[in-house]
Amino acid sequence: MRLKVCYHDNCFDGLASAATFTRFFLQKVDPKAEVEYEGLAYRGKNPFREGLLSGDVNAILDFRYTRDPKLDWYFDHHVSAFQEPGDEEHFRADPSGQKFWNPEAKSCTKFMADVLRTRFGFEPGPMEQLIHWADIIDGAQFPDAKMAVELEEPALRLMTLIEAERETAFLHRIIRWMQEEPLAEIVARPEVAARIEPLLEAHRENVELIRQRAECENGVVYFDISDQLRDNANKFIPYHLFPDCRYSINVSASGTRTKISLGSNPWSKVPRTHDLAAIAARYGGGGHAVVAAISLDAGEAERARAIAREIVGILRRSQ
Ligand SMILES: [Mn+2]
Repeated sequence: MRLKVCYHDNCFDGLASAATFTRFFLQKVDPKAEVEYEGLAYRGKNPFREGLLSGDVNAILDFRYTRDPKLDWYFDHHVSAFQEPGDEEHFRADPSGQKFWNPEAKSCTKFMADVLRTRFGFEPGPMEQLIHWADIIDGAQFPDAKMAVELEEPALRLMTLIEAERETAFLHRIIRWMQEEPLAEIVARPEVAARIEPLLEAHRENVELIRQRAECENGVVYFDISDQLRDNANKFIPYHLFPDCRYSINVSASGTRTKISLGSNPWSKVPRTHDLAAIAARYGGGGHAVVAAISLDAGEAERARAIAREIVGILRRSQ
């Protein structure tokens, strides 16, 4: 049997979900299944390419819902899971008992592991540590910004690599290692360490760049690094630099897209009062109440700045 696992690409929770689901499938459904992976990204209107669900069994994890009849298993926790009219009704009417969504879950990985454990007898075994860290990372449940920015923990080093790595085959090797090896062993592999080191160097540069460009006013940090072609700066840097801020808005760009990132400071003493997914949705974006994003095409920095300024204005006025 061929199992196709589609997961949220370049995301620790997405890859951890793919690894966890694979272990479940091999353990409880078909130990001989041939597994194929494909990462999905929020780009443009339709992120589902023709022929995507090409397995005998198909799963989508930590990503948007599709009404495609070839979808067999579904797990997600994004508030914005249902994008097309009729998607949510279709999901709710599903008779398979294999499609699950919980927008309150901190991570898709832990949500899925809990469902698979209680309903399908799944035993995570050595993957407990991975599941635990997926929940900490995706739920931004770090004890402080320092831990999230200094990146000493193996899980956080692996997260940094996953968010930046562009070689699909290498990401798929990580998913396979995640099923067998402790995180400390994965990051100690010479081929992994060699890819992490330059990223840590770039990360240290990002901290300096954001330190120079960010301005904090009325509890809202804003910066624009869209001229740098770095769209994956660690999202906790602003909270490390400005511990008293509540929100962080920034514009960044890569060769393929321009991005407006909306974040809230998980360690802020003043509680968050805005739903960032709802604000992002007004501009065609999505995400979670605590962190969201809007993707535009490459070369749209000017429009991105205008949108970001509008959002900064909304947040600053209401402090
Ligand atoms: Mn997730």
